[in-house]
Amino acid sequence: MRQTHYRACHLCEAICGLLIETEDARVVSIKGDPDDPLSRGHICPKAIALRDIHEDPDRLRRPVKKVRDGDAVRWEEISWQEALDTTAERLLAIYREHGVDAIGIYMGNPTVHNYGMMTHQNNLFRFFRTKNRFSATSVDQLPHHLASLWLFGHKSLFPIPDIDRTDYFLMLGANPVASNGSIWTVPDVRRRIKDLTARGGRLVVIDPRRTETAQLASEHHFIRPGSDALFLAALLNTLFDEKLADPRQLAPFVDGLDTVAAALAPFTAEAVADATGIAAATTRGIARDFAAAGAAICYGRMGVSTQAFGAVCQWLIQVINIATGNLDRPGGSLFTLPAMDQVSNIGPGGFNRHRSRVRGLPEFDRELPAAVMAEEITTPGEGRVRALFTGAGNPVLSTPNGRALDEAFEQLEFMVSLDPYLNETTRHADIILPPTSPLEHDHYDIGFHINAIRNTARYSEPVFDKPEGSLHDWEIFTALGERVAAALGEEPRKPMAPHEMVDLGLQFGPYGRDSEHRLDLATLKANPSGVDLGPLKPQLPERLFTANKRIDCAVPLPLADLERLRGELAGAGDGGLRLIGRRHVRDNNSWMHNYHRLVKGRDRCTLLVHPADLDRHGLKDGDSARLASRTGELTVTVEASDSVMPGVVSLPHGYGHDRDGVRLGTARAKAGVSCNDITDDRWLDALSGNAAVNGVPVTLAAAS
Ligand SMILES: Nc1nc2c(c(=O)[nH]1)N[C@H]1C(S)=C(S)[C@@H](COP(=O)(O)OP(=O)(O)OC[C@H]3O[C@@H](n4cnc5c(=O)[nH]c(N)nc54)[C@H](O)[C@@H]3O)O[C@H]1N2
Ligand SMILES: Nc1nc2c(c(=O)[nH]1)N[C@H]1C(S)=C(S)[C@@H](COP(=O)(O)OP(=O)(O)OC[C@H]3O[C@@H](n4cnc5c(=O)[nH]c(N)nc54)[C@H](O)[C@@H]3O)O[C@H]1N2
Ligand code: SF4
Ligand SMILES: [Mo]
Repeated sequence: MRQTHYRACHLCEAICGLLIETEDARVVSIKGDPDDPLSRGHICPKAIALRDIHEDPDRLRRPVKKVRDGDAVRWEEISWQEALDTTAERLLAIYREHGVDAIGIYMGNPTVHNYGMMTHQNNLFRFFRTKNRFSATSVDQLPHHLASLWLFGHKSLFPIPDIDRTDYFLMLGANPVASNGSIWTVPDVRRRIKDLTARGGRLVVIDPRRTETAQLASEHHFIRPGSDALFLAALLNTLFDEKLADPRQLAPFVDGLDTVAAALAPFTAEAVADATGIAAATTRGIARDFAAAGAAICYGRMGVSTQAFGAVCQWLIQVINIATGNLDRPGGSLFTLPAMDQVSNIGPGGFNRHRSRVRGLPEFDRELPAAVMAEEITTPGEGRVRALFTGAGNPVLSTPNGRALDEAFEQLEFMVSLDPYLNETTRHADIILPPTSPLEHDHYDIGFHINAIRNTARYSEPVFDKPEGSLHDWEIFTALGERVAAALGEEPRKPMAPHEMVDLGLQFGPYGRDSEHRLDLATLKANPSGVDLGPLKPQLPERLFTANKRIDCAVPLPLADLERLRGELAGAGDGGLRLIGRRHVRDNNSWMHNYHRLVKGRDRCTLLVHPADLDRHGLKDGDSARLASRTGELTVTVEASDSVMPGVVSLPHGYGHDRDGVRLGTARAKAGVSCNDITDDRWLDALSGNAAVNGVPVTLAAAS
């Protein structure tokens, strides 16, 4: 039977609406849903891969356990009963013998794209309130959370660029044309950028590489990796110095701008020019244009978050928006009001309430930086991690010095992975628990409606029935939690399914039973393309989560970190090479290289090097070369490109699939190398503990 299903694509933050046509148990076609009020029919090439994920013969359908035969390792399918019992027993045994901190947890990026994992992980984790919790947050957006916590009182209250109504967009360290947007749910961003410039608006991109986004921009300026905090400080300094700062409608509830202005005095556009590579006249010109625009946006993403001054960057970006009255202004950056308001539903978060055992790095939101995971496993003593739970994560390929982690995992007494694949990380597990495929469960974007350029809501029913003998991610968490609860003598709780929680969240949310919309799950089921709740609206000061409903820009921690930043004024550094990453629209971090349609064509895991740097190193396009850092070295193929600035080399992350035991046939055939084998677990943003996977000092030489 032919059927058309409405479905949200969960693969990236753009959350595009899809129409999926099936015939019996087969997907026949996947297209964009023109009636989706947010994505308006847009899709990217990855959407088609939803079918490939579903059909992939390498995707695990049954739990497996590792069986060692001398040195040989094989995997045996086991029943859910055995897999869940063993997992709960082993975790509990290690917990009882060594204490709760002996349990480590790492949760990866797809967790936030899978709402059942978000709603139900605590069914298990509430029993293991370990200090050794980690996630992809600390190789990604941790500085954004801190800036929001410090300024707006809640870690997840993010200002969202209102691209469709802006006049001037200053973008640093983001490449939405490839990434489809991040902390900014903006489907069809390419067309929105074109519309912006067509109506006379300007997009100014600051990036060490002339990216796909930079190619659409009105202006692009190269910047030396890791020097954005200096540039942003100089931009804000210029705004104050030239009397261009005016918080306009925000003035009645904004404090501390004078203190910030005074602290920025040393960072003039002239003083930072050598270190950033951006001429003082350019910086001053951008400041003037920004202030003169009717509505302007300053936005920075991965590239300015995962670098040595990530937290200062994200704080400065928001202070620039505040100081010019562009926060909470149509055409500037606004807060959303999502139908299920997870910002209001969850706690505000906190910082530095405990520190890691070995290196003393700060927690954020009860998680420690992923960069300390290996040492917390290998360093003896009380509180050492002996058992590890990974869920929807591949830290061996995605966290700095992944090689060290790869080796550290071998020292664990027990490891379990909630994951559909036997990959670089899960190969170390004793048990792998594979969930249902994405098309076999329902979906609601708890996470990404919070970051969307328009308030909308949408619920997707499963496309296929769940196969017999399979469990959803949330059911696995629940089943494990039940076992632990029973062993600890706790009364069983009545489980609620994720969609029931969403139903309640909608009814008690801002468009729920007390509003004219009266939204609930039934409304969304009756409107499968989604419900439009309108453009973003000014909501300040009411939407603030600060106790006094005011914004204090003079945040002590980043202000104090300006002293460290002064050390960077000295100049352009050592003249050595700096490594940055890059994303391609057909990649998705480390886990979507097993689908032929996405990886066919030329090899994408190449090192981009400026021709002048190739000459300097006696290399030419296509050569094999040795790329080394403090932590290790890789053999890479170099690609000549003047899209990177001299002194900068670029390698994508998420490759390096040819390791023993990895069961990813297609990915292994185009394995590439993992750039995180040479990123550095010691190269961090010292303030936040976030990994600095960008700007890593490296050396290049001909392969011998
Ligand atoms: N196709 C695809 N889409 C994705 C993903 C994917 O892997 N593939 N991943 C998803 C995830 S998890 C995320 S977090 C988002 C990320 O979304 P984005 O942040 O938009 O994506 P990136 O391509 O990482 O962009 C970072 C940019 O920073 C630049 N950069 C590096 N170092 C510096 C620096 O020091 N200063 C400045 N100014 N720029 C710098 C890089 O050249 C790059 O252009 O993308 C999401 N979407
Ligand atoms: N050098 C460098 N390193 C980086 C980055 C960079 O730009 N440069 N980007 C960083 C960023 S932004 C991020 S977010 C991290 C990502 O880091 P991670 O989240 O650790 O890695 P992913 O590659 O997203 O791996 C996702 C895993 O989840 C599994 N999975 C997919 N869907 C599901 C599901 O529905 N349920 C379950 N249980 N499992 C699922 C996949 O099989 C895979 O094992 O990488 C970071 N690392
Ligand atoms: S842009 Fe993102 S959400 Fe949209 S189809 Fe592509 S992967 Fe899916
Ligand atoms: Mo990410």
